[in-house]
Amino acid sequence: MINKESPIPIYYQIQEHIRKNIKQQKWKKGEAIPSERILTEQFEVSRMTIRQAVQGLVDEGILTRKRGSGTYVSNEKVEQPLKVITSFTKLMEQRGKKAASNITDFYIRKPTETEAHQLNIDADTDVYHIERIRLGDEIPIAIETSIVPVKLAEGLTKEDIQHSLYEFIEVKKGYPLGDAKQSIEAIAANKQTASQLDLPVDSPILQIERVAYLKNGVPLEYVRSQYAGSRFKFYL
Ligand code: 16G
Repeated sequence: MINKESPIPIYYQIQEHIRKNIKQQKWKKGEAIPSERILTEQFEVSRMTIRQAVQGLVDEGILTRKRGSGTYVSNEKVEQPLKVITSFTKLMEQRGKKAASNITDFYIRKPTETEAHQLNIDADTDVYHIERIRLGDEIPIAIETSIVPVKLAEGLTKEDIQHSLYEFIEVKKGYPLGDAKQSIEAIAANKQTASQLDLPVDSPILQIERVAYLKNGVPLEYVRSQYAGSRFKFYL
């Protein structure tokens, strides 16, 4: 099945097999793929090679990892898992722009059902509701509503979120950030979004729903954002 003499890397040959299995529907959309141990035996290669092959397909969005339960054939191509988690402030700084935030709301409340589910918390756990218009060189780029369990960001102040939420978490709290899962869809700006982003009504908007995790796998933030399509580009 695998040609170890071939100049084609082994992990790549395994990926081709997996792609074929999916194409021929031997492995069906939404279903779990065999465990690493079984694949190791089946392909007669090391676990490292299997991991490399599977990780590559996860990065491409063909497979999806679900915490604690295994790896699945992805349902939707649009749901691209992003590996790197980047703070808005850092992103702007990397591009030589000055990041700023207008805080439109900041208070503590109980989570909605969706938020509790996404953050894996009980309905009576307090969360911070943080709503900000994010600016780069004073131009509005995005509206972001972040929901963060209070227990993970106890003591968070307006000054902190004026600057960087992620810096507060990493530096002041000392919690390393992990990865995130997010979905992106295109919508047209309604009146309120258009006015907050200083755009004409019906302008293209990238709407993002995202859960960011700490390195230890605990969900940190459930965020819904609207990015001005004309001012922002996502790449993977
Ligand atoms: C990014 C994140 C957002 C996070 C923010 C923290 C996306 C789509 N959004 O904008 O979830 O809250 O960074 O930025 O990646 P900060 O550290 O500057 O507050």
